[in-house]
Amino acid sequence: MQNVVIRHNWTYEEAKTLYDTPFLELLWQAQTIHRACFPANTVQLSTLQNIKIGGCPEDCGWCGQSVHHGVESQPLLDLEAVIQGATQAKAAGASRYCLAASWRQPTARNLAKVIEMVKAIKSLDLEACITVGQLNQEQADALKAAGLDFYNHNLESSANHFAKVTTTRTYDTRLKTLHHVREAGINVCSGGIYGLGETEQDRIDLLLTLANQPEHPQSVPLNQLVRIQGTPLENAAPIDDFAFIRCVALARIMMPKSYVRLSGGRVQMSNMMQTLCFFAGANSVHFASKKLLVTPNVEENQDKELFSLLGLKFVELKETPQPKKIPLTVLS
Ligand code: DTB
Ligand code: SF4
Repeated sequence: MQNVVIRHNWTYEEAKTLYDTPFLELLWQAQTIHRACFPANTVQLSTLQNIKIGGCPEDCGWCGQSVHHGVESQPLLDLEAVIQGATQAKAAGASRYCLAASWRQPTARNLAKVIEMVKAIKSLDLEACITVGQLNQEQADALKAAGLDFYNHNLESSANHFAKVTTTRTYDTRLKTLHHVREAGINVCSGGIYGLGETEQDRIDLLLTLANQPEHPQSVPLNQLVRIQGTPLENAAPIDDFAFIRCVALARIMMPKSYVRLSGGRVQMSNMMQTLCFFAGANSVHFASKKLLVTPNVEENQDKELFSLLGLKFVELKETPQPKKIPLTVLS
């Protein structure tokens, strides 16, 4: 088995050279690394539940939940509904239950409620993941103490393009939250969205920034924009399939041991497109959620049919990654 080196010093030139590799060669490289790092033919399943819809004070141009252009705000879901949802997700085969709330940063009262939810998910023997906005170190530490396994906080795009599509928050603040999450010893889930009107360089830069973090995010969600009417990006040009697959392959090669997740916009992908993404190194999906945040997800049955067609098995809990404190490791 080939050696797979975990690096944090990728240069733009290296990433661009990889990106420009002939398509089949790139897929082959990505699949070779994938098979060196993960059991073959497996997919990890996370179920996403939006617990606080709409009313977000940020102005992210792609989002259907911003108070500036999104859906009406709804109150926080109650604990019972979360327990019921997590129980169903587990029965469907998910190993992780993820909660999302459209806050800029949780208040002490809201964080306390979310902590109860995290504890409830853990007591069902599921991994818990949440995405509830910016965190300070104290908040991240409190979530770790509650047993939180993953914190999702996307970089969304390159630093350069991010500033063009949202004005109420900065890339640096996002990097700071990721720092707090890592320091707390919580697994980081961080990726982005393609189809925000970004250039090829922006797409590569996003992956470069993720790969050059002090630790690779243990989980890297790659979303395709679902264009929502009324949002500033409602007419953004979609990313071409081949370009998206190349990005998946780059994520796999540059962050060999990270789970690469297909999430937003999967409804827009054919089975064949998803299959190519799996071949390029994607090994996780958001599964059995009727909706993701405000847009539809692939039906549970349709996913099960595809996994069965491809012979993909669900990852068991014990196989999912744990936080690593040593950033540099060489696998053989
Ligand atoms: C992520 O990268 N994808 C999930 C999760 N993190 C929170 C969200 C997907 C949202 C798709 C668009 C929507 O439903 O609003
Ligand atoms: Fe708020 Fe997140 Fe939507 Fe931005 S992407 S408007 S932070 S919910």
